[in-house]
Amino acid sequence: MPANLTPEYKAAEEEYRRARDPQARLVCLEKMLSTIPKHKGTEKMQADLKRRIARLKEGLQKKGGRRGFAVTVEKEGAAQVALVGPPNAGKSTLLECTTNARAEVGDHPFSTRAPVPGMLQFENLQFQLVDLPPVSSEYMEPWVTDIIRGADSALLVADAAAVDCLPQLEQVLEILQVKKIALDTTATPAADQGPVRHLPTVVLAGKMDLDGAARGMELLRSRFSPAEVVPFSALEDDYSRLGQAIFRANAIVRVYSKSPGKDPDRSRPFVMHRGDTLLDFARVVHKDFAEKLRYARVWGTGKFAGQRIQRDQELADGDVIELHM
Ligand SMILES: Nc1nc2c(ncn2[C@@H]2O[C@H](COP(=O)(O)OP(=O)(O)O)[C@@H](O)[C@H]2O)c(=O)[nH]1
Ligand SMILES: [Mg+2]
Repeated sequence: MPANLTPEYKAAEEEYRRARDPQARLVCLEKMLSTIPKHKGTEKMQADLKRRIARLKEGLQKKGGRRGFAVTVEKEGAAQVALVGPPNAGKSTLLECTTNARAEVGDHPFSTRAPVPGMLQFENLQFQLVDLPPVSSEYMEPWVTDIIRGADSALLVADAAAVDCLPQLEQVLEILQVKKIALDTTATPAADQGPVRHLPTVVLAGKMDLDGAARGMELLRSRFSPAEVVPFSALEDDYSRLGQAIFRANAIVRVYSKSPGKDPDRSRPFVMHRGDTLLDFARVVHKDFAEKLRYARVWGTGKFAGQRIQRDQELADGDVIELHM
């Protein structure tokens, strides 16, 4: 039996597909349920809608309550990078230029903005950039700082052409400090201890195509020296420098696994981190390898081809490893 869906239902469904935060999605699902024609042909769809509504409500209650509803972004790729910055710095534009994601459109019927993830390609890796509402002294939803805290690193986006470029950033840093988040250009992914989250951070000087941006860039350089400040403009289309900076801040080490007599698949690196050892790698490949590892051979720069290595040997970017058990 055909479902004979009404235009109201289709509109609600379309809105659901575009809605990004759970509360907005819930409203859409309820609208879909109320407008779906009630007959035998739609019974399964009705049941499915009810199930989705129940699940969503449960999630909102569990994590919601006092703190407002929970918003999370499932991590994908080699690192999750939160886009952090004052209003109007160019965060959403950066996401649109460098990834295939589309930042939130203005005619969204719900005022609560949602995080928008997009994947930035760098060599054989992808980084997940997450666009966020601005960090400002006005009310911020708790989930904004939750997402920043939970990310692997931050991209601090400055409007280099703004006359108050530096004060804007200082304010962002202060607001986050109150929330016990330190954007730290020297932090390493593993080094986090204590109550303050030290987030590895890349500083980006945006809108470099505009007048006055060169001065902003100089101010940023002296403020964050010796850390690198990455120049960026939406008019450019080479993002390798940005990718390189994110790669470095996340202390990523790419390791390739190979079987005896075969070449490694260089398009699929294992993403490890500086300080990780052979044993860490074996664990990631398979828990059997970690338990029963007899020996391993490595091919890489500064090593003899096929040289045997110890379990506590630190990995280096580009290492090709043959595990034997
Ligand atoms: N000239 C120029 N304008 C930019 C650039 N990036 C963003 N903008 C403009 O700056 C304004 C704010 O950008 P938006 O991405 O919405 O900032 P957000 O609030 O940080 O997300 C918009 O009018 C953009 O068109 C850039 O690289 N060059
Ligand atoms: Mg924006």
